[in-house]
Amino acid sequence: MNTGLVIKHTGINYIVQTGEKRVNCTLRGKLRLKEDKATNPVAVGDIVDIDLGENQKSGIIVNVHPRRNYIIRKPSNLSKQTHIVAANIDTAFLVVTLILPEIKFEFVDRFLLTAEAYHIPAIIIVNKTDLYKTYDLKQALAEFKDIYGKAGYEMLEISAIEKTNIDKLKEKMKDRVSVFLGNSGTGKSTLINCIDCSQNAKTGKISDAHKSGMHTTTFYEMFKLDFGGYIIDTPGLKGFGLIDEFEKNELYHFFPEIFKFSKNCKYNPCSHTHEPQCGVKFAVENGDIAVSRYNNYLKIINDDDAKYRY
Ligand SMILES: Nc1nc2c(ncn2[C@@H]2O[C@H](COP(=O)(O)OP(=O)(O)OP(=O)(O)O)[C@@H](O)[C@H]2O)c(=O)[nH]1
Ligand SMILES: [Mg+2]
Ligand SMILES: [Zn+2]
Repeated sequence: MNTGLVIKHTGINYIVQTGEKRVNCTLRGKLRLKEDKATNPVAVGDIVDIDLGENQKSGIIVNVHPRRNYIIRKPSNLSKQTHIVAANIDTAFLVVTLILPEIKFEFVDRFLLTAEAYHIPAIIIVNKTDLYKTYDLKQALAEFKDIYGKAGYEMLEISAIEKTNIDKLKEKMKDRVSVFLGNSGTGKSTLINCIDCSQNAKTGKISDAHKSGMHTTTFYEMFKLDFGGYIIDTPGLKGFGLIDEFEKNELYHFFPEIFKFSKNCKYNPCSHTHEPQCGVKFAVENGDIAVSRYNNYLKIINDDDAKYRY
């Protein structure tokens, strides 16, 4: 038996690094059944035990070590299954762009909620700042920073093409395990190549017709960084469905600024929807909580269907 780190996941197969060796592995049947709710019982970042085949070149994953943490979502609307995006990570970087592709605030808020719920520090990368030259886009950037600044999130304004603020990003990644997540085409793979030239992550184009990414990265892959640490590249996500385990009346705990102002609510419990003298509603009226964040909170708690929509 050997123990190793899962560094790549391509549909059915996993690549496990054990010592200097990279072993192509499949899952033991029992393991596949054990966590029947997850489409992938094993994710990149997992520590696993493997049985090496006779040729020592391929193996079978027989056991997954307990995870320190993980990011989990539902792949689609009414999906019963869950999908573990990455395991054992220090920082989740959400990569967004204001245009090409256009930002989806609901996606952002669903992702941030999940990161909060699983105690994974999240940092937002606003990429492609080289494109934000017009008055409208400059305004949109200021607005974005206002919304997520009030929510308490750290943000990095980056241009992978012009190499702006790459050093700041590297500082945050040094000696840590990080993951880049976001919609297709936001520049996750381009950024990986930019922070460490020895990498060769495949990058794609933005479609002319849909102004969105072309889903270039099709697998989960961990790269070792030459300045220390690891980065996991992921395929562009279309949606971020929330898993069923969340309790409705606790969801506000995972919006840091809503949680903060809930201390001023007269009633306890308060759902921050209709109750009088609600500290959260006051804060929205005063502009201390962004309307878009509050509206997404309402959407998530009021409409069960919306849990699975994006
Ligand atoms: N203008 C501009 N274009 C960028 C920047 N970063 C990436 N791009 C372009 O955006 C397109 C998509 O980049 P990728 O790195 O493939 O995007 P991705 O997020 O990995 O996409 P998926 O793998 O599909 O999820 C490419 O044409 C990149 O050249 C940037 O900072 N500025
Ligand atoms: Mg990519
Ligand atoms: Zn309230």
